[in-house]
Formats: sequence, C-alpha cells, structure tokens
Amino acid sequence: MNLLEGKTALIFGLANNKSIAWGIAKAFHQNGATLGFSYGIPQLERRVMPLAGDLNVDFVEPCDVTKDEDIDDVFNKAEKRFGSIDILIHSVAFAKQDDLAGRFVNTSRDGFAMALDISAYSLVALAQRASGLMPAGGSMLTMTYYGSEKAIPHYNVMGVAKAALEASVRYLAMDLGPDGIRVNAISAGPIKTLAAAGIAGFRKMLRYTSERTPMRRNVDQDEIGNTALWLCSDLSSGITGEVVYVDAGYHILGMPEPPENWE
Ligand code: NAD
Ligand code: 0WE
Repeated sequence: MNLLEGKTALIFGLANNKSIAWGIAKAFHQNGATLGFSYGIPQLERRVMPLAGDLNVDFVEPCDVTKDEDIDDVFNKAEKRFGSIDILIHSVAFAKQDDLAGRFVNTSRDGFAMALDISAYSLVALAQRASGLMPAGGSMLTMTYYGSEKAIPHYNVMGVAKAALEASVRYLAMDLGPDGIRVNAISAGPIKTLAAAGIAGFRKMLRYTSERTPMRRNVDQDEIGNTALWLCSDLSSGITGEVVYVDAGYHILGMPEPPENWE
C-alpha cells in the first residue's frame, strides 16, 4: 500500500528496535512516507543510526524535549531539509524510577513536574513548532495508556501525566482543526519495550493481560504501527481529538473472565 506517498513524518521517541516508534516508522516507510527521526539522549545515537539506515532515513537529530533550544533546533533543521511536513509522531514518556516503584501519595513536586513536562507538555511544545510546518494541514499522534483513566498499581504519576496528555490532545485538536491539522492518541496495551523493561513485575503484567483481554493475547508494536498509519493517513480524515484503543479490547471489560486456574 502507498497510503503516505509524498508525505513527510517526523518521529520523536525512537530508542531501539523494540520501540513503539519503530513499529510506526516501519508501517510509514512501507507506505511510501519520507521519515525524519529524533532521539532523546546522545547514548541512543548508536542504536538509532542503524535503524535509520534500514529505512533510508537521512534526517536523524538528537532532541531532549525538556529543552526548547533542542526542539527549535530540530524543527529549524527539518524546515531546511523538508520545507513542510505532514505528520508528527510523539512517542515520548518519562517518570523517575522512584515514582513508579513507590506509592503515588509520596510523589514529590519535582517528580510530578518532571513526568508532566516530559510526558505531556512536550506534545504541546512539539505541536507549536510542527503546526508551523504544516501549511497544507496534517496529522499529529501521541501514545497513551489506560492508566490515565483508571488507577493501575505503580503507574502512579505517569497516569496523571497521561490524563494531561489526553486532555492536551483534545485542546490541540480544537485549536488546530481550523488549520486542517488533526490530533489523536493511541492507547496501547502493555508491550515489552525499553521503557517497560524498567518496570518491576512487567512480565507478570503481560501475562495477566494476555489471559484476560477479549482477544486472549497482548498487542505488538506492528499493530500500533498499522493503527498509526490509519490515523495519519487520509483514511481517518474525519477523526480528531480521539483516543483509539489498541489493547486487544482490555478497556471494554467491567469484570474480566476468570482464568482457568481461578479458585
Ligand atoms: P521506548 O523506551 O522505546 O520509548 C520511550 C522514548 O521516550 C525513548 O525513545 C526515550 O528516549 C524517550 N524520551 C524519554 N525522555 C525523553 C526526553 N527528555 N526527550 C526526548 N525523548 C525522551 O518505550 P515505548 O514503550 O515505545 O514508549 C513510547 C510511548 O508509548 C510512551 O509515551 C509510552 O508511555 C507509550 N506507551 C507504552 C506502552 C508500553 O507498554 N510499552 C503502552 C502504552 C503507551
Ligand atoms: O508509559 C509507560 C512507561 C513509561 C515509563 C517507563 C519508565 C521506566 C524507566 C516512564 N518512565 C520510566 N522511567 C524509568 O526510569 N507504559 C505504558 C508502560 C508501563 O509502565 C507501567 C505499566 C505499563 C503498562 C508501570 C506500572 C504499571 C504498568
């Protein structure tokens, strides 16, 4: 398919070949898009460069989304290289390890501010610059998780940040809609990525969901990529401000089916 022929996408949040952003990059590349990558910390360069090579991507720039100078730098370079862009992918999140390990009630002012800055405000900061490079309209997409809506053990301050992120999607969609720019989120089920590897008990969580989702399995990066393709192509031209669930149906359940070995 060539759903993104002639379109340019800037992707933030690529860390390695397990990243959700990589699933998205592959789906976009297979559909004819021109891509630009940005990564969060200098140490990731050696991981991201080979991936860029695989998809013939020659725009690869570092960008710490807490730094306005970094963001300005990437978008200035993107304007020089591409002129305009059509798609912005935001696949970035961070909270301090302590804040995910402990109790939410103990979240510090500092940790709260950091999680919301990196995981929620950064979408607004990127949207400000990206919208200026979308004279013909475009599509912005971010990644969220069900912990924004329901309290999930240890997701803690990230849940608060994702709630702010999802609200930001709606306000950005309202503001940018008149310019032909759509803004949406994918709420993904748990997937084993670098970010997830840092979470104690993540494997157990994957097993828990795989036994209870309506589809009795988890989702993968390629499934997020294919839904991202739909949300960033003209196939979804009437959709904005929406959160689309790619979670094998987990969020529709009021009470999950008990597993076989349930007492
Ligand atoms: P990942 O570790 O591959 O991606 C997270 C990215 O955030 C990394 O590339 C990291 O460098 C980047 N990042 C962190 N701080 C940054 C900063 N200051 N500046 C720039 N970049 C920074 O993990 P992932 O699971 O692919 O996560 C991508 C997105 O998907 C996140 O928003 C995450 O919350 C969301 N998500 C993940 C899951 C899951 O189970 N893996 C489920 C739902 C949503
Ligand atoms: O958004 C996330 C995780 C994002 C994340 C991961 C880390 C690990 C390393 C943010 N900050 C950090 N900081 C670190 O130091 N997910 C949706 C994956 C995830 O994380 C959970 C989950 C799920 C799902 C944490 C607790 C419970 C469920």
